[in-house]
Amino acid sequence: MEATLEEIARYIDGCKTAAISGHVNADGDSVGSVLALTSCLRSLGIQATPLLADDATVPDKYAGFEGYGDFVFSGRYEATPDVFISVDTSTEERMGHSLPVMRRSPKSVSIDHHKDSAVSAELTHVEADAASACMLVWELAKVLCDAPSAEVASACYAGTLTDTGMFQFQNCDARCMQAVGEFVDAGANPYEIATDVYQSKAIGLIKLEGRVAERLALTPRGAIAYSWVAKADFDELGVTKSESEGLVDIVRSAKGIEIGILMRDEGGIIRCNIRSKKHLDVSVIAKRFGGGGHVAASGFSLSGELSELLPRIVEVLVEIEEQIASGAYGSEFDTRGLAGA
Ligand SMILES: [Mn+2]
Repeated sequence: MEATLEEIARYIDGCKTAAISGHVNADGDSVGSVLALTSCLRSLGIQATPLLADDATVPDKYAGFEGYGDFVFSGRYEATPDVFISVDTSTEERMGHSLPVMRRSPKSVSIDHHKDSAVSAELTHVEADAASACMLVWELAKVLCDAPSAEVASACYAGTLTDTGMFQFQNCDARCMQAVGEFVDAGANPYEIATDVYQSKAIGLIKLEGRVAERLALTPRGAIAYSWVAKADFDELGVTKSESEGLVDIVRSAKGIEIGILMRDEGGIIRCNIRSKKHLDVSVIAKRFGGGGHVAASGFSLSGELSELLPRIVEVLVEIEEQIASGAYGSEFDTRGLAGA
């Protein structure tokens, strides 16, 4: 049932324990929303546990945020909290190992900003026009506490910074910038957070950025830019999957393109990040391959070998580019038998 944040605050009231989870392959908004809400609930005396939806490592660029060291992989979390809260997660598949925790919890809430969000929590609050889930968590924190702490504000800042691509994407609007002003007023430090999140890269990651740039190619009319990362690149440069999340931004930065796509071989699973640079809704491409996401930032996964899939994906991209050129973008296209993993 769709609920207001005030209704959610009343629903949580009286709970002694809570578990909060974001989505698999946690990004900055997922990590930030979980940690901000954990910190806020703890300040109210609720015993809150931040959950990780998959058995991964949270990138250490978020290590400065309160609660970072408390993350528990939900597959190893055996308790039943009074309330389970899902944040920044649009499908139950994306909930990973946190789904059974929600199923066994007597109360459940989902707070999200994805279009068509479909997590079947008892109470849901979805605002697709919010730039980040962290902005909604901040609004909830303001209902729950009179003045959310600098720790809550810092985590919300980080999630909003990353989900807007450093305030560069289509979702960055006046509401977002006003929220960011509130985070800074409440004690978030833009310089320190930017240094941790964007200016503390491992050398291997910088070298991998170079490879992505080197391999960048365009479809014939120049509307779609694409590049790829091989499994061997990850192994050789010691870069983890989660560290490589932002690499698609290099592809997106190509001048004049409509769509940027990065294919990452994670060992038999090819993860494809798609970004729209102008107005095209790239979630239609992601959905055709069994994925999903936002209008401007989506993704899908395929199983197989990159060497075999890359030319087939490029064929599809060329067809999509023809649709863009003819004004038929969004209509059916031939996926060449490629089905989502
Ligand atoms: Mn998000």
